[in-house]
Amino acid sequence: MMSDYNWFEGIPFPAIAFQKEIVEDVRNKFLVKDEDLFILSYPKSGTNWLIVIVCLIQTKGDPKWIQSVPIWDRSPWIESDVGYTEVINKEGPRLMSSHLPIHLFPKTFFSSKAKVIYIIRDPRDVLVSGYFFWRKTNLIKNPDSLGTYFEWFLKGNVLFGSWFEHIRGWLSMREWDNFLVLYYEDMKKDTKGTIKKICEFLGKKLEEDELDLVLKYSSFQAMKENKMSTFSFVTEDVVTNGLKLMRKGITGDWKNHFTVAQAEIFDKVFQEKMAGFPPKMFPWE
Ligand code: PPS
Repeated sequence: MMSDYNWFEGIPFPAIAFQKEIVEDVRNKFLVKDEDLFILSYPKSGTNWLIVIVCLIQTKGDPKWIQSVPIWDRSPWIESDVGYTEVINKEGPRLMSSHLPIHLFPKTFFSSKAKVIYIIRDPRDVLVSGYFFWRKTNLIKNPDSLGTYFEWFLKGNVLFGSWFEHIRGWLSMREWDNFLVLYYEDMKKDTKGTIKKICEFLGKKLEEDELDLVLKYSSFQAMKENKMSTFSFVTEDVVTNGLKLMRKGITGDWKNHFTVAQAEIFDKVFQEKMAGFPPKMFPWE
């Protein structure tokens, strides 16, 4: 079955498990606390990888938590029906995830000391990852080809809207002390260095052997083998045969899928939409 989006203020949300009323409550009524920590991203940017790393930092590398509790209970998505109910009833420092663009994020966050880690990935890899993922779900109207999805992506007619607006919006927070920007490409190149950066941001000190455990249990292979981190419990109303969160986990896969013409069009749109940001801002070619 194909589904259309659930639109809210021009942003397409999944047709299942998301309600406009909840998205509205998240923005207007959700009380963010100073001790809260959010993992934020545009979808398919490495969100789940980052969640696993943060969970492992919290347990000093002990994998029990990540191996016994589903990822969406460890770090619920605040904008989903289930996630919202879970987080508003949760005591103590909360770990939460979100794909919301900045203008739909809880208003109380902006006057809080809550921390955010925002992960960014080469949008061409985000596009390819999303294409292969969403078509195995009933969360979106399924594109008939990569070319169709490519067009939707450039127009922002994909889940959570335009990549360009998401990134522009959230990068406006990049100088804030409680806001850490990470890149998927840097995480791939130097995972341990990125883990240390996250520890510093969170004020956590890990011993060398604990850092090695974080590295070990957050690797692509370890995550692939851990059912609690791979959406393997997503129910049949959402997923169709063969949904794979852990698809390839590489950088530059777009080169295997874009035509030369698509690569040129994408580059042109990127230059236009991201004008004003220094070229060094984004660590991909
Ligand atoms: S979602 O559904 O939007 O929350 O997806 P998200 O977690 O943001 O992104 C999924 C992509 O992240 C890759 N991934 C990893 N890469 C490297 N190492 C590790 N450990 C890892 N975990 C997840 C995953 O494979 C998806 O990318 P693609 O390109 O599809 O493989």
